[in-house]
Amino acid sequence: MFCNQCEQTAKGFACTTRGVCGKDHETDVLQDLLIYTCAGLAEASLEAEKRGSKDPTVDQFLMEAIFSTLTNVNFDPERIIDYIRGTVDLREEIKKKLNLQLNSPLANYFPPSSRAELIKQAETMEIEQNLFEKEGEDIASLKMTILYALKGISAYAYHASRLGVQNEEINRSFKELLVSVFMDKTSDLNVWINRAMEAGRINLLTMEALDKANTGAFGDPRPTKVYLGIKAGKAILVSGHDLKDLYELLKQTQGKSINIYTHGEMLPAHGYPELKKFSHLVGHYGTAWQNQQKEFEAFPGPIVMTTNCLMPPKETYRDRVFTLGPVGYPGVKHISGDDFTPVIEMALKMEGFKEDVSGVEIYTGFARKAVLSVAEKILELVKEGKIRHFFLVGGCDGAKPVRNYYTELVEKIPQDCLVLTLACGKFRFFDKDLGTIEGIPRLLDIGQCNDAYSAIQIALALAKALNVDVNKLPLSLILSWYEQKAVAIFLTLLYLGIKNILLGPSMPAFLSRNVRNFLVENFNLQPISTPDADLKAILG
Ligand code: SF4
Ligand code: SF3
Repeated sequence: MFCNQCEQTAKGFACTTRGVCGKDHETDVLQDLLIYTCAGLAEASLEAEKRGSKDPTVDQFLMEAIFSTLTNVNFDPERIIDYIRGTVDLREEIKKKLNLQLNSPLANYFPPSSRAELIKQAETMEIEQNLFEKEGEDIASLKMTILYALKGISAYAYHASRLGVQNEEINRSFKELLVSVFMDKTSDLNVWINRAMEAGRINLLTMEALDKANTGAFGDPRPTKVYLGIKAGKAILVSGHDLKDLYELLKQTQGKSINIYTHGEMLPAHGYPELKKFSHLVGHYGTAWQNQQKEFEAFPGPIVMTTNCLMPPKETYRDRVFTLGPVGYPGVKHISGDDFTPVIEMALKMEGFKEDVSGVEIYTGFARKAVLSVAEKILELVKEGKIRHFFLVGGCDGAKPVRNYYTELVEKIPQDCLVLTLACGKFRFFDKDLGTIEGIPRLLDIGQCNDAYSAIQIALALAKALNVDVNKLPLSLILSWYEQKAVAIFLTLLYLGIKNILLGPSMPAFLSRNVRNFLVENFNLQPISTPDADLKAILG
């Protein structure tokens, strides 16, 4: 195997025997083959569209299949094989229906029927090592960057499409980029840089579509207090990003005396009016994904993983985990058709929490509308010098101890600065009381990683109101990355021309020296150093 798509990749180079995340060799090579077959489906679908035949279910399937290859989503080789065969079947249906004659190897690949043969074949097709590397390290680096960003985009597009929001422009460009990564052998670096920017552009559109889907279905988030303690009673824990899954579960558990707790990236769900109206959505349990093995073990009820980040479940709680959609793990129960009956039955059979445990309350729900509703006041405070600087400290969390940088940084940010945050990186400091500036909380949780869209809207609105370029705002972006959604968001920020980003805890292994130098020279991308040094450089 060869996988270098996430921040914790082995030795800062690649996982080559077993993933640090727990992904095994078989799953890894099959996931690469799946991406290849998805490119074949994309090619057939683009050709069909040219002939006026559009099928949104193909795009939805494609997004789900690619989503299954993200870090910490699917560890089950059998499920990946199903996706491979499903992808090829769908491609052949399209070809047959329209009598398409496609000559590329992508569109004419057929998986062997035996599992052993399939894995053997997948081993020869490892994307990063076998397909890209032949093109030189810089082209390979840019192709990997684009491919990983597409993986991130697929996740957001999948969530949006589940709520009925799809966008033809996104789907078309997504498929064109995917096909180009395999079929276009041009060695012109500018072509690939432009394609990386295009991935950033369509990720912005995708986050916008998801914002529309989430707010359309569940209302605009409002500042909301979230309880971090425990209430005695039966309980279900929901993790991941998919708000529709949470909504379905809340509906099906209504009146059943089961308390629902969010975990990880589901925390911002509490801010949505149509979700928080369920009184049995009682609070948030635990912290970021990397702490789940301890936290899930201690949770006295079933656990629902709607998306990443799933870690290999320990024996002590494996039988209580349920996966949904693209998520999978061998031997773990999978829910389909939004039917949570087995989860509910398990919760009712279990004892749940025996007693209340008190906890603090924190705020979430500071998405774009909530923040912009007090924009005038914020601008006044900026003009009066009462708000000196904005820090966006956001992104993914992870297990490496060096990520304490983000906790220390937020603790050291001076009192006259606001801290905006999003995604699971916030768990490094989410329960800290940073106080207020003239009634405005100093720590504002904008939401999940996809709510980077909201953060961008807030930044653009502030720049417009202050009549300055967004890079001249008193705003610093100090980001943490882990998986491929962060790659997509990073390209969106570059596409928007945003400079001076501090990125940590390490630079992506898939960036070649030249690509990295390009980012430093053109965007002043810098690695994080120490909180003191970085604050001094920013604030003087
Ligand atoms: Fe390694 Fe990350 Fe790939 Fe898992 S997803 S195999 S940890 S690089
Ligand atoms: Fe976190 Fe997995 Fe990226 Fe959605 S839950 S931000 S790491």
